[in-house]
Amino acid sequence: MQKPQFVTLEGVEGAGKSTQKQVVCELLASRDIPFIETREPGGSPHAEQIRELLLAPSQTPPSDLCELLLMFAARADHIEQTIQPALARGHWVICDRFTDATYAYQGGGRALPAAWIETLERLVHPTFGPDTTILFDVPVDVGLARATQRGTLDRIESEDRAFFERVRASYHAQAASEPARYVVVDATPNADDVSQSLRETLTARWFS
Ligand code: Z5A
Repeated sequence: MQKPQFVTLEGVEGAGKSTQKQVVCELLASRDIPFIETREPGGSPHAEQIRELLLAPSQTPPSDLCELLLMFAARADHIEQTIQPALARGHWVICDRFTDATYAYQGGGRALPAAWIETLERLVHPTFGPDTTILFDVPVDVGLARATQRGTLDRIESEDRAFFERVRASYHAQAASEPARYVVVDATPNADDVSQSLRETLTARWFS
């Protein structure tokens, strides 16, 4: 029996993570593999409260450093309260975003020093991290058009195109530096085609 996996989903705004998460869950359910779905920021009661602080539209947004520290404060609680207990029970964990998002958004988008993020990562989860990270890659214009069509944007979603280009570039760099962990999916085609390709890729990776 394979040890329970910690799986994270990443991508720029509107890449289709939430849509395609169902494919991952259906794949596990079809094999009777127990799993939980969770998300960041959030995923535990205290972390969900921090999420509200982080994403609420505001006339006076938090400083970039405050935003970074809140992401890791939420993550510390999420790991301890939700992720590690689920893995210990033998459940896979399917998580919408994790620390790679901090490197992409606070490191890439906000241009905070990577050394600050590395320091916090070493403090909060020094020896623990995702087994598989699925990057849904889509051109920024396509992702933003989808997100805008879907409805109101939160505080971080309202950043400009250049911000999201830096986020995407950071994801590309992270995927290139850890090819064994990353599965990169072209999320530009229609949702059914993306699902089909994701299903095939994950079946080959986990079950063959
Ligand atoms: N954040 C951060 O800054 N630092 C961190 O450390 C962490 C997070 C952990 C979380 O917001 C925000 O926090 C996020 C990063 C930041 N902000 N941004 N930007 P969230 O959880 O509310 O939002 P999100 O993570 O960006 O997810 P999302 O907005 O839900 O996007 P998505 O999951 O990638 O897309 P979707 O909801 O599946 O699809 C969007 C729309 O496109 C929807 O109407 C779909 O029906 C449609 N769609 C999906 N796929 C397709 C295809 N293939 N073709 C056409 N249309 C499609």
